[in-house]
Amino acid sequence: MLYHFLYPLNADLILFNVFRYISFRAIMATLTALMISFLLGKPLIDYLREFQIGQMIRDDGPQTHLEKSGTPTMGGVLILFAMTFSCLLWARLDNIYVWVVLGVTLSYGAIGFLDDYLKICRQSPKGLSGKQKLGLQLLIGGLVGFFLWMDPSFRTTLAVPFFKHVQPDLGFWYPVFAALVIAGASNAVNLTDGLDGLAIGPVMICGATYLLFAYVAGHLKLAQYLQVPYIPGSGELCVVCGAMLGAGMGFLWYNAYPAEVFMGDVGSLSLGGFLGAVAVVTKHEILLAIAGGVFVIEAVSVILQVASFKATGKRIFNMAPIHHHFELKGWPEPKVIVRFWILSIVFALMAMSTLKLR
Ligand code: 57M
Repeated sequence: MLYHFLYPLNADLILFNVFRYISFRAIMATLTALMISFLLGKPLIDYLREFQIGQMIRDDGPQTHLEKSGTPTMGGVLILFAMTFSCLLWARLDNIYVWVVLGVTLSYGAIGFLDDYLKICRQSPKGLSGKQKLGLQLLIGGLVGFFLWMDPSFRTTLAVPFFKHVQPDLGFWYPVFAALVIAGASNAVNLTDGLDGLAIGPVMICGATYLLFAYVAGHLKLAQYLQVPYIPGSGELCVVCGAMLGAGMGFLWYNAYPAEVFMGDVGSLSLGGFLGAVAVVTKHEILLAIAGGVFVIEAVSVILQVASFKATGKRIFNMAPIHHHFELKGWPEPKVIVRFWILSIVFALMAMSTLKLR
């Protein structure tokens, strides 16, 4: 919004020219969202405590988690508010991609909100059914894919990391693929969100990676030089990614071990949807499997565990998702968290290396 009000003033005062730059607005969006989530975090936690909006803990999980019972949840509302407010302030509101990504994030947040709300009303760990959640996620993802597909300038080819000449064209099937990417990312982040700060750390690292890719994809010369698909307007997603980073940092301040608040499904589903949407818009969908490698590992551990248990009655891991396996092996929670963050940074670097290794 500020861009639209303040940039035109540059004719009178050259200082206002700075509002033109994506880099400046991305930094300001990060700082604004950080300040909002940092300042509102404490009052929100007090409010959630007062109204007893606390986490039900399943008694079949690691025993160390039982003492987390009653920790305020639905902190994702804070992330979404800070991120949206900051975006509205700093992003160009005439950019369709900003609305697409914000739309996915907020609508996935609404699904998560409903799920959390039902859990709290029912005083049980059961909210929406898995099928209901997945159905809504796929529907929204499919609609977004279809909307993008309708634009004749939008490419339905995929960029395959490391292989610049391999560009499969999905054509008519692109909306289905987009739905799977967005819903898949959302669920993988949700599965990862089981230890203090475990989800938000890798979400921020992955978001920062996509900030870079959005910048490159939206910059004609850079995109040509690095031979990535040029997506006019996608650079504005740097501001959205920046807002997410700031909101995430403010949330992590309170979610860091020992957590004062959990993000809830409202946070995990929306942030995963956000990553999926950014990957789709920047046309780096497959890269998400590398940049979000930690989420892939968590999701695959669940698939393998469930498949093995159904087929043989035996478990591969002490418990899935895999972070519980390490906890049960005796690793203290902060050690698991920080090691997964390190892994996430390695995956981000691998993703960035695809800009050159191709
Ligand atoms: C949600 N949520 C946490 C919190 C957070 C198919 C199956 C593998 C699904 C999986 C599952 O339900 N995953 C999705 C994971 C929960 O956190 C809440 O949920 C929100 C995210 N959706 O924001 O509101 C618990 O996680 C802990 N937590 C923290 N710090 C945080 O910052 O400590 C969360 C955030 C919280 C808290 O304890 O209560 C969750 O785990 O429920 N199910 C599982 O993960 C279960 N695994 C399982 O059943 N494994 C089976 C196989 C066959 C599937 C096995 O290995 O045998 C585990 N989860 C729990 N207990 N709680 C195991 C049992």
